[in-house]
Amino acid sequence: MAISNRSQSGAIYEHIEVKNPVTSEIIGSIPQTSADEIKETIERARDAQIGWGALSPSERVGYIRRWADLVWEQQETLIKINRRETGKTDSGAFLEIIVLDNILQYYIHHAPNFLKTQQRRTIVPFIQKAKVFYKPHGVVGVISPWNYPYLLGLIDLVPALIAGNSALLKPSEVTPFTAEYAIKLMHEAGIPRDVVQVIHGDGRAGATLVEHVDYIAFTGSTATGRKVAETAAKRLIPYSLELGGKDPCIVLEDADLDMTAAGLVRSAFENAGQVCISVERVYADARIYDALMDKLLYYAGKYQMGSDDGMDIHMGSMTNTRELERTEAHIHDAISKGARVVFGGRRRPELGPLFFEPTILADVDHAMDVMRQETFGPILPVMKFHNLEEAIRLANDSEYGLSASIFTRDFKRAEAIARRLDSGDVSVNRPQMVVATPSLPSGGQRNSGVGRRNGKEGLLRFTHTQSFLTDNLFGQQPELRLADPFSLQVAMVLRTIRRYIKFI
Ligand code: TXE
Repeated sequence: MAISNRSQSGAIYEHIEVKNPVTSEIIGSIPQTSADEIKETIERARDAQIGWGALSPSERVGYIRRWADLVWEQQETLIKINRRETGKTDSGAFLEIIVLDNILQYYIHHAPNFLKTQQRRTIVPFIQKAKVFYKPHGVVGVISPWNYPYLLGLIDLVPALIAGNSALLKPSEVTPFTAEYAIKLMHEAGIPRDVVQVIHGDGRAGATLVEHVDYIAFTGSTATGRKVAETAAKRLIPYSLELGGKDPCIVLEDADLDMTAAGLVRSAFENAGQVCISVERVYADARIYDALMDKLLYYAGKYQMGSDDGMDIHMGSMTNTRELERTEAHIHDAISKGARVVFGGRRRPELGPLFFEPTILADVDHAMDVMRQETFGPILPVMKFHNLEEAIRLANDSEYGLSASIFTRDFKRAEAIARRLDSGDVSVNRPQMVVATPSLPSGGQRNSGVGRRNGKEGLLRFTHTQSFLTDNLFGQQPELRLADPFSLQVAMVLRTIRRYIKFI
């Protein structure tokens, strides 16, 4: 909730209260940073970038390595802060740390090589030489959501820093303290204060950031992502958007049904379903549909929900009332159109105001919101298909295109299906694994976003290329014509050779 206060000097300032979703207790407040303060912060970042960008990539990854070790040492504190503002489980908060740590280690080892100056071929061999430099954009703004406040706050910020940019993070106003602590550790690791900074506030602060930075990396809803893209387009700055999803999973008749059911329960209900890459709809071959439903009920029955400490609790609270209400609305809409709740489906107020049971729906179809709109809650709707063409058509029947998965023992068949799915990634027998695999670019198409994070692609988006060419003028005379007889002759000879030999 935003509150206005008057300071001793009489100036009015706003701050935003932050709640623990499990207890509804107010755990602190953050300032709504003003537009002027944001501009000043960006100016400081711009000055600081000059020294940071002048370091070699190896020197910059040295700082990231120190920071990664500090985070590892301080993981208990980080987990506590994260759980207090999200309501997630111990294992969920730890997962954020281990997934990002893998990505950090990957960039620590590979980024200096990715950012190395490249030699390229020229059209006049020996006389000309060409290179490509990767240069930072300048100041990168990172806007992050509340569902993974550590992972999604840092996953873009770190490669932006390694590429030589300074960076400003605006975490979600719902979960600001995890990111703030992570940045404090960056400063303790020696990264200069103005090279990486946090600004707080709601969408107004985010919008101001987009108005002034040189690159924006946004993670959040499709509606806000569109606004960010409009501003970026007006300013002609590059950007990447990681938005919502409605990820399909196809279960083929040869799948290992125990592994499939356990995997689906995990990937649909993790973080109470508040994951952009959670499995939001399942298409199961009619021949194994009933058997799969039995297994799903078995594994869902073993799923532990609560707010206790320990790695054996599988699912915690939802974070916001809005997503809880949307989850219920999707269930009501589905029931009114003929679906059946076969597991869960109720709030659990005795555990906390935002706890909602993991829920499995049967007899669903694409007339229902739950199969078309992003739920962002713990629902697993399962639909039968009768032939593979139907399954592929249904999987692609979505405005989103983030991630998809297939359960099967036949990887060749899976690859052929994957090539026909409109999604940024496809994983077989292990949904959600691509984003945790640092070498693989990850991101969506259609309403799921623009650009890719992770991998070489995810690093190089934070650079622009500068091409560099030298000509030693060997054998050349001063000449004003664009095409003198000698150059024409050389061009003809080179063309003949080039038809048979690749040298550009
Ligand atoms: O997103 P918002 P919210 C989806 C999911 C969820 C919905 C809303 O469907 O229910 O988005 O979540 C900042 N200019 N995902 O409310 O509003 C805002 O302060 C610039 C998918 O968190 O988009 C916050 O820091 N910034 C997603 C961030 O944008 C603005 C994860 C996200 O807020 C802004 C989370 C503006 N005009 C939610 N307005 C995923 N892909 O993981 C707000 N912000």
